[in-house]
Amino acid sequence: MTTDLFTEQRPDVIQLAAGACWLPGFALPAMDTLWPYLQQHLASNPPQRMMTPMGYFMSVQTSSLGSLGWVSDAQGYGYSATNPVTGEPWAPLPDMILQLAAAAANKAGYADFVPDSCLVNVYAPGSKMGLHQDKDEQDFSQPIVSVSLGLPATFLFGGKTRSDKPVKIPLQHGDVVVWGGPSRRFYHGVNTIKPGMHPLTGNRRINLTLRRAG
Ligand SMILES: O=C(O)CCC(=O)C(=O)O
Repeated sequence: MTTDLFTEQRPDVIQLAAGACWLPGFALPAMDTLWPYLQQHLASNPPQRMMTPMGYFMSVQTSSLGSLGWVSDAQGYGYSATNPVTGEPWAPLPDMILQLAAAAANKAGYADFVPDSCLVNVYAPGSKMGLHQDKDEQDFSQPIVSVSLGLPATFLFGGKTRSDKPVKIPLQHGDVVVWGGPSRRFYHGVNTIKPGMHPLTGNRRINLTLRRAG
């Protein structure tokens, strides 16, 4: 609860790199509709731990919304129109999430962003996401919009190569990060989530990663 009180004192926009910015608290006004929607989505589309092409299970559990969902298995990473567990198409992206993504992208300088994929990452304490690039999409002119809910996280935002030292961004509930243009394929990841309890999400961090994949 305390961390949310302090979001008002943070700047609206913090530039991270050319084409990349952090929008502290940007998603907070949408939370009253966003969180109930996500709870319902996760109840009917339970997140799963995907296997990486190297044969390891990810520590983060994932689900998707949109015409294309991000998937991973022994064959590699990519996008699929159907949920590999149910064989059913993913639920469509609701207007509320499309509007939030477009507004965040616009604030970061990217007009007319229309994502077709929303990866829902669910982090329990102890889970993390290693440094990686998002490079399975067709059109790198479109930015990535990443929305955080629940437990805090240290987001790592690096550079063009894996060895570029990442900046550490202390993300809080309601924060949004947008990157595109010259930083579209920059390495990024999330440090191990610490134990905690958030008034909305409980002992979880939820992240929405919105992309134009197809
Ligand atoms: O959870 C996050 O903040 C980042 C997620 C991410 O990097 C991804 O899904 O590719």
